[in-house]
Amino acid sequence: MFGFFKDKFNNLKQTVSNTAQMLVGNVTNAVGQEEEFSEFVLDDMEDVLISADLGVGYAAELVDKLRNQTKIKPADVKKYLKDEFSKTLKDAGSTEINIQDGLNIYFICGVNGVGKTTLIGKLAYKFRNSGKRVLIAAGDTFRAAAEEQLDIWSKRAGASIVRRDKADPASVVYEAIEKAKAENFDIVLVDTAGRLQNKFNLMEELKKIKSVIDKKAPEALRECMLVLDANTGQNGLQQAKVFSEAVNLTSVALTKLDGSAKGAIVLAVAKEMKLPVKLIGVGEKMEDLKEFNPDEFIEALFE
Ligand SMILES: Nc1nc2c(ncn2[C@@H]2O[C@H](COP(=O)(O)OP(=O)(O)O)[C@@H](O)[C@H]2O)c(=O)[nH]1
Ligand SMILES: [Mg+2]
Repeated sequence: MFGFFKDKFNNLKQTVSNTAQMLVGNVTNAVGQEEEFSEFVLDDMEDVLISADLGVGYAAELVDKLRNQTKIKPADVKKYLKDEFSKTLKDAGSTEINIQDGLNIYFICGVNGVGKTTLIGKLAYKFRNSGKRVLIAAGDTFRAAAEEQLDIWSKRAGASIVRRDKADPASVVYEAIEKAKAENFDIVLVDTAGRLQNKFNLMEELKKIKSVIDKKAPEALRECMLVLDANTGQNGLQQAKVFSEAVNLTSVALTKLDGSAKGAIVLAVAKEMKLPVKLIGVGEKMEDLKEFNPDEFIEALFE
């Protein structure tokens, strides 16, 4: 039992090792040997935090708290950051993957290529393994290849699928919810497009799908999850703002954390958007999806 968890933890440590170097390693190198937090040292620290993709506002806030105080010394910087990051993740809300008895709908959105369809395949597999009946709604009718890709994932995972080539995505989702209710599915996973002719059209389409879900299944547990690619760094924060305004997000999944040096976006999103990261993608295979545990993440970052 212990060995199993230890192994899991070591994997996470490996996954976030580049981020740990960018964020914790570089800050410690920049300030750890100093006597006091002089303006010069604080400037250095701020630069390092910004280049680790923590965001300008958050970096400035962390540095400001160290100004005009004498309690925390540069040698304590690691503990200081660890406490601050823990607090930020806790304040962003529960990271639990909630499932209720009855219907659960996961509405998955995000820009093109971030890993939405892959995430849906992995999630279907995860829920199937815990004995749930899973229905996938192929809401990306914009790209024919996206539906094919979903078909393959759904077969692999043992999930059912509703797809209608070139149909209006909202109508596909409508049909999926009817089917889920009639046939007692536990979970509906809604895939969506990430690129339409323009941003306005995409957001209008997502709003329409969201409104179908809200009207058709108000009793369902409804999760509205934004998928972000860890490698996009600060750009991810901008995406979170745009999607949040359109569809009122409830959580984030961070993909491609494997090898990324920009995993600090987890902290930036938690801080700026108050959105919990619930899932992390750590590879391309069906099993490469983990529930995000803030304590484990922090431990892995700081060792
Ligand atoms: N390394 C890695 N690659 C991933 C991960 N998630 C998705 N991908 C890859 O990212 C690419 C785009 O994924 P896709 O699901 O089609 O993105 P979508 O356009 O948002 O639906 C594919 O090549 C996936 O294999 C991950 O967690 N790690
Ligand atoms: Mg897709």
